[in-house]
Amino acid sequence: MKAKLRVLAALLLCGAFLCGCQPKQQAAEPALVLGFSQLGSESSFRIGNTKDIEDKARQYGISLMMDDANQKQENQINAIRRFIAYRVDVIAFSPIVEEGWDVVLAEAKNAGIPVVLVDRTIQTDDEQLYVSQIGADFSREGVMAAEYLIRKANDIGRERLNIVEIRGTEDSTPMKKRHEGFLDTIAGDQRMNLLDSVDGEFLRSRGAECMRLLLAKWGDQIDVIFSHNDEMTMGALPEIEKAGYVPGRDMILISIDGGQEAMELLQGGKINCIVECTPKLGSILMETALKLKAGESVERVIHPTERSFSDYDDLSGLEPRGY
Ligand code: GYE
Repeated sequence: MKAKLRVLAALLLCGAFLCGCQPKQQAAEPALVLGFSQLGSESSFRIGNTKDIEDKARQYGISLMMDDANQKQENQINAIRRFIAYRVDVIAFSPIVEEGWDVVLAEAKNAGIPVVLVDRTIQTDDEQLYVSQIGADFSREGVMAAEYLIRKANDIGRERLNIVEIRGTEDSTPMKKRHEGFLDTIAGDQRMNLLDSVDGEFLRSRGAECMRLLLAKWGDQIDVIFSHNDEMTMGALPEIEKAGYVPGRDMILISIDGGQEAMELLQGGKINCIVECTPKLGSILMETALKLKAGESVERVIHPTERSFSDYDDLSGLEPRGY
């Protein structure tokens, strides 16, 4: 009997030891090391994207080296070089612009480190320089913005609508594709007239500046403002009001991203339409990194599903956006 009890006690002790040890071992030994170069913190999209990647890395037991490039391509290139020197398992980054990555990505390739593009993409002749791109279908976002405008034009029965566009960072994927998708969709519609298109760099301060200039130049000829992100839209809004117009009524405002602050302005009627661009790409990134570490194949392009919100929708029961 005594012997049986001793065996039982030993088994229990052993079990307790193993249970106690396992989580500690997991915490000390990350599934992999991921180097991520974020391009900056210019918008609620970007801040939400950084937070989501940090949260998801923690949840997936992935050790994350996060670098903020402060809107400079040069800083992103330096960060990628540091990740290579550190011999991380996977490199991911959100390229601020599309051109100029071939040299540093060839270095990553030579070091045998797979590269994943997050949010934006790059232009290159060598398709082997990255394994996967996880980000929105930006052309589709431009198309959705234009589709809303066509529906609105039909409803209000206008023969002509003068549009001004405030564009995101020059040479960035979302700027190029949103512009293209929007223009292609309104191209066949005789009512749509693009008055002006200016570079607002995805920044709130530049959105305000651009709007001031546009109002000084075009005044009440402006019927529609198509802004490539919420931040610039929110910079433009007070300028429209200061000039004596009621946003959402005297001028139609169309924005992209769908962060909390902008969604509340949509609910309040100051913005007419917001095309969603989700920053929540963290889970897909972590799953892709784990597959790469395990030597499995990954999808070349992954687009999250997105929708648009507008004054045609019932906006009363909207869930908090989380960015
Ligand atoms: O729309 C904007 C930002 O690349 C999709 O970058 C992203 C864009 C986003 O800062 O707010």
